[in-house]
Amino acid sequence: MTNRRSFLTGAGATMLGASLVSKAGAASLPEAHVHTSSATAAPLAPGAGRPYNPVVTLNGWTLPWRMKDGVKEFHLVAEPVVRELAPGMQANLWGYNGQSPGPTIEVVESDRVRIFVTNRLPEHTSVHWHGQLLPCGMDGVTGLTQPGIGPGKTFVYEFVARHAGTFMYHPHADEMQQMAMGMMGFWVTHPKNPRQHAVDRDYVMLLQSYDIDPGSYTPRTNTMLDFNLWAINSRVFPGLDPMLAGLGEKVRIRVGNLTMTNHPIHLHGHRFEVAGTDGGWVPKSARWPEVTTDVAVGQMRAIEFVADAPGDWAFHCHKSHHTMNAMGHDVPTLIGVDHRGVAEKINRLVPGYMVMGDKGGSMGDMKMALPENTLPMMSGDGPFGNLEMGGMFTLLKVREGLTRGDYRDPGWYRHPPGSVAREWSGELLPAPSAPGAARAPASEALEVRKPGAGHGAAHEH
Ligand SMILES: [Cu+2]
Repeated sequence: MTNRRSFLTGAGATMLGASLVSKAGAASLPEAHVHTSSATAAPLAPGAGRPYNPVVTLNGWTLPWRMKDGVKEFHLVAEPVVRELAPGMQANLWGYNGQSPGPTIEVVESDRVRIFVTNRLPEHTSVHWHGQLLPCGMDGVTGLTQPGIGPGKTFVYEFVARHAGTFMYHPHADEMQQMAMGMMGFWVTHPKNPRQHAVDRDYVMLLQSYDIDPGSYTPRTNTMLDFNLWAINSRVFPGLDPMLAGLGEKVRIRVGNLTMTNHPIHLHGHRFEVAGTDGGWVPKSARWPEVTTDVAVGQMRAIEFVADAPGDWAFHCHKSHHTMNAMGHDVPTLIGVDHRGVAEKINRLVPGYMVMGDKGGSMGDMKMALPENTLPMMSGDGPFGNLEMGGMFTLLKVREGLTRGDYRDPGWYRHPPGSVAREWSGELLPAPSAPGAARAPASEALEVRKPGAGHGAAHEH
């Protein structure tokens, strides 16, 4: 069932539901811009309409619009896309306008916005404008506020962006499948006064989780918790660009979470404040300094800080398995297990067998043959060797003399002489042990004892 009639007579209606665009209407649709590069696009300068300070979508882009009779018109196309997660791995995802996540939409508070959504997926979809205050019929919940947008159909949404802040968009139709396939996008509503909440750099990112078996290309969409790839804007380290900031610049990073779990987002070398949440701006008197902020499922957080420390600073989710790529699952802990002799025996049967993890889990320097289309679990070349990272990890590069608007990677930080941790070969201070601590024998007899078993109890019959 369609609402064509109400669309055509909508000018006089007090509330206009998301409606199917007629054939005649489709002829005058705004261009559906497409972007397939995974490089970070330069901020899109505002064209017609009120001025604002545009954001930078890390490894993404902003959707151009056209102004028609005072209304900002956008055209989103829901479609299958191929996304490079990092060099060496591509994924068959679903997204918008050639990419997952979809392009960032930027508007100004009190703008009237019209968004055409064309569905090129094999099943119906809808778009929910997460966090917006809008007429109920524009909320994009299939079955509740509109019929699903069938394959090949175009719907139109129209509402006023009532309050400035950080928002997301995503399907509210076959949600678990469509979001597990990468369908989501960022939305920023800028304040009417561009000096309000002004910063020098404003980065946006959405978090995704995927479950893609090593050697395959398409996510398992029925996974509920055990994902093996943790992504920022559908990229994983080392595929993510660094964020840049000139020394002393004010920086905002907006993070939206549409995965199935929370992500404690951590920045090194700086203190920040949560300046914005799902509901809008946090009053200055209610902010407190932090270095990690948890972004729960469905939440948006805008953190702000002054980039006052030059360097290459880590920025990442603090769940350590979220800074690894696939393959980290179902591997037993082997620290302390003595493999001497065993590898040799196994090698006679299985040439190339390799003992993993008996001295710790570091695999950064292992050169293993990987299956086709997968990524090393821990990788990334840094100035001092392998970073042993993956997933939700990137860098904030703070540099003196970096001019505003310059987003070119300045290379690795050159530390002032004498300011880098180094090997010590001089005399050592004593290193006291905790009182009563038992010393583990150095790689000698390794008796595995379950924690909790009392010392005496273990020997009872
Ligand atoms: Cu995480």
